[in-house]
Amino acid sequence: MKTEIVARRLDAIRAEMKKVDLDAFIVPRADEYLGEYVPERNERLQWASGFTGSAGLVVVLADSAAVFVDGRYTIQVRQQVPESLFEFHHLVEEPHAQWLANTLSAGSRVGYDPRMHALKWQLETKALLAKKQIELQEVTENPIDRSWDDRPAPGKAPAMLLDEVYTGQDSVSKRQQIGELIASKGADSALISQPDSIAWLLNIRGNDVTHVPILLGFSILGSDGKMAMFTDLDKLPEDIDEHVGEGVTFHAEETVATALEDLGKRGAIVIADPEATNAWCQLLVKDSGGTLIADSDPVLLPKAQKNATELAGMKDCHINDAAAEIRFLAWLDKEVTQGNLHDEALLSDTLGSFRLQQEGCMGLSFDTISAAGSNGAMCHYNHLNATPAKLELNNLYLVDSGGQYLNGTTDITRTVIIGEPSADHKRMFTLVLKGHIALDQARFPLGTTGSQLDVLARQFLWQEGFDYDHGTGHGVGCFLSVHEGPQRISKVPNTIALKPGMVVSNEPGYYKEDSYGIRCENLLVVKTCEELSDAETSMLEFEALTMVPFDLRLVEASMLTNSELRWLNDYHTRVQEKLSPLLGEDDQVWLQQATRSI
Ligand SMILES: [Mn+2]
Repeated sequence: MKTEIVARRLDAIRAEMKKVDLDAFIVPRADEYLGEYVPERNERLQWASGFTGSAGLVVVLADSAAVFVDGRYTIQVRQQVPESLFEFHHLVEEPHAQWLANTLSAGSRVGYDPRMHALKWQLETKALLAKKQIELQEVTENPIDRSWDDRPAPGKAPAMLLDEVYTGQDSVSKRQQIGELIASKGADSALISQPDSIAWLLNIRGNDVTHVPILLGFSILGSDGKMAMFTDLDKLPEDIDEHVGEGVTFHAEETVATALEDLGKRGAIVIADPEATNAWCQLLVKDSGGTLIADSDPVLLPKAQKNATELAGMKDCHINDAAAEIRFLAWLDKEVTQGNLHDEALLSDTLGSFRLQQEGCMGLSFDTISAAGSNGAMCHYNHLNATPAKLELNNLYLVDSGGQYLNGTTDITRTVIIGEPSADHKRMFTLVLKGHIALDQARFPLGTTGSQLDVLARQFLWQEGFDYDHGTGHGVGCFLSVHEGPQRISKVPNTIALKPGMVVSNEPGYYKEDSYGIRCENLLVVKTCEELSDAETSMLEFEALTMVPFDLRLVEASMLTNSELRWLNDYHTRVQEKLSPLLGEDDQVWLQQATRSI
């Protein structure tokens, strides 16, 4: 963005700050729903700075400003945000609250919009600043909203009612189930503010942000299963009441404040997630007399454990999705053979178009990572941030992509060789693949968490002195968010045990700076291990949902054990059997050799 435009916007924010006597104002990437994606209308951070990344924060002071981003965006932020107007800081290593405490003098007033921050952030930041006699002051009107003249209007895309054919459980019984959980914690109700939790509870989907089919809004769920939903009523289809069944009332979103205050006035005991629900909602309840129980969103765990209908849908959509991915990989091989080294954008668009042609595909589940050669070394590379690079002969191409289907959500990464692989390519790819296989084959007792299993995927890399700087697996929703909690497979300690029906990704990788990136990602579902008839305790295992071959040209067979070779050959046999009938003749021939036994 032009420096003059950003300068003018900062001036406008400062003028608003002056009116309410603020020395600083904090602008996070978030909006009031605190989700991963925000609609264009709520891209306040971008408006104030020009920065388009998915995480970051700006602090505006009276005569300077600072932008905080993490390691993914250190290059991008310098390309997008004017250096003459902003200082650059690291989001994690130089936390903004500490920076404010060090920068401002005692008696300063720091403004924040309580809608845009979690309660946990509010409590921690307030305490930290108070140590330096700095006051964290909430604003009632966001200075950006007051200054943003051409702010996009709210979206009006209608919500969609998702049939029980896809959800497997009606809204009444879901609300009853969560209501009982709320009662068991001694609460009267819970604030359900995460739009994917709301979508799951009501069996609805929306079109308010890219990549996640959610309807934005807030809700209050009672221990009796009754739910009040606050959203844009214009988006609701006529037959919504019939669809959700008894016990749901719909209200205009503006009335949520009154409803939260009423809860407080009644002295209600309310479960609210300090990290997931904004400070504004929670403080309205508390300050009007209610009691907050800090606990995670009660929908998370039941939503994570997919029921039989959802699992059948997830399996089916992964077969459809694999057909698109295989068609793409076959096309890519042919193009490279013909000497066509396409650029990352054309490759991403081609894969996207194949995917969108699949039955039931409603869109992509995230921005495709299409990374040629050294770009693959950046885990969150986006070819749209700069000129898309062309495929590099005798180097790797990494493509991480996924789709939203009526019956499920997919996420797959494949790494393929363009031309001839080096010994180093094969060695590192095989170490990553061995980790992928080890995690896929794991058996573990009930109660095991993802962080206990994480090492299985890293062990072979560690053994030879390598690692990767990201988690091994995240939960995945069913026609919902591709990144879903509460379980994950990561070095970061996590207390959530893996349970049957949970879907997680298995995505170890290896990244060689300025050279290439490797990632092998399948989605897995957790299930009871039936094979062990003499098991002394209840054992769980994984089943792969993703059905796409790994590039055998990158496999150094001599590094695989017999059991790993058998896994790879068995997996490829399954891929061949399931996918061949869905492909055209040429793609069948390609798949035949791509899944050959080694
Ligand atoms: Mn993933």
